[in-house]
Amino acid sequence: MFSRFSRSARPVAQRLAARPVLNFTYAASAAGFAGAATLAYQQNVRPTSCEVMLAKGDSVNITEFPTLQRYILAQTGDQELAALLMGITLACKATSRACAKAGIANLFGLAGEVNSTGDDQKKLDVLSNDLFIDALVNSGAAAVLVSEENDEPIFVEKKKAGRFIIAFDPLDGSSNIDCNVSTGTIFAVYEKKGTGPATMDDVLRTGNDIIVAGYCMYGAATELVITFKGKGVHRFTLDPSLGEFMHIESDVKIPAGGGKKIYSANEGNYMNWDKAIVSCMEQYKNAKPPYAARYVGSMVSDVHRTILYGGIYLYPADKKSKNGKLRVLYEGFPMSMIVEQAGGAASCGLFKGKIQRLLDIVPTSIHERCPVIIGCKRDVEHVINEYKKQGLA
Ligand code: AHM
Ligand code: MG
Repeated sequence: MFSRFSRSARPVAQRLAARPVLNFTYAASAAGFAGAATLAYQQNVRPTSCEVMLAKGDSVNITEFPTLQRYILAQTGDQELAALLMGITLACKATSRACAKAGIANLFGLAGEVNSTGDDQKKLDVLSNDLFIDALVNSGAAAVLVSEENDEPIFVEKKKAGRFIIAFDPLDGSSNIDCNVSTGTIFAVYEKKGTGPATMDDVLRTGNDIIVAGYCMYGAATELVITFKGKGVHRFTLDPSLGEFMHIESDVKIPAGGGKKIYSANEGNYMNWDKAIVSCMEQYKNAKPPYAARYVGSMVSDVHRTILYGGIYLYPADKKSKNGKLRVLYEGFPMSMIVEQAGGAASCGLFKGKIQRLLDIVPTSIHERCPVIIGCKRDVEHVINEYKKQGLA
């Protein structure tokens, strides 16, 4: 009579009580779970979605999965913001599908254009950008779109315009596209300041004004990580058979104490870095045991690993690129917000004469760049202290 999952039901049930609270609530009646027990998927009980799915496998009602869609609706209580985030989710799924089929569909290679920041556009850069623009404009919730792939911001025509400004990199990690290594989408959402038409004043604001930030990683699995301001970081994995992002972890935190000792940077730029960064690199290598080096070359993957395992990711300024490589609005800001909410830190290091917290920057143009030093507090603070020791700050 009991399900094939009932063997594992007791330890699962015991584990539930120890879990932190999930921020959205709905009750799931789990008939096949621990022999017709009711699983209270609410306030003080947080099963993983996997456990709920197992429980629901034998239950009558299979509509109570903890999907991203439900999480968004529960978090926002705002239909327009929910519509916007559904648009982003849809474009992430379509991009995931395009990445998975790229070889078959002849989507590898260059599109033959150069983007706003001078990079050669790949076919998948262009396709994913089109997917995001279409989904966002037609969500009816967007006022302005800022994309890495467009020179100018897109002001949505009045009849389709909504309240939100979205800055996004539709497919970050372009150099990894053609060799089937993880890429990702990064996005940040702001709300218009006033009720009239959006202006550039709504777009060029500090990272502290972001209301939602996230990234979607197209890797071995497609995973979307999202944070609503002040509401912690949540992980969702795309279940391809359902076409839904399923919740897998609440309130994600960088491991206590900073976690694994890993540094992640393109060391090919070593000779051009400033003394403080070079000194940190030397210290990572001379530590006992030494730090491990890990660098995918896709910011989403490198930051995702940093959040889950610990350590530090750096794309510092160098002699040739005084502002670094990464873009403030759709790379630096959203990733910094996520890392800070996961208990980490995000800095530019020494930038324009002073040590700056990344989210405090006030951008003056949409494709502006900044150095990015991001990860656990242990390692980011160490870099900042190194600047002070070197007398550079
Ligand atoms: P992109 O937006 O053109 O893909 O560039 C951003 C990417 C990041 O994902 C990654 O961390 C970095 O550039 C890698 O740069 P490099 O190849 O110089 O190491
Ligand atoms: Mg990018």
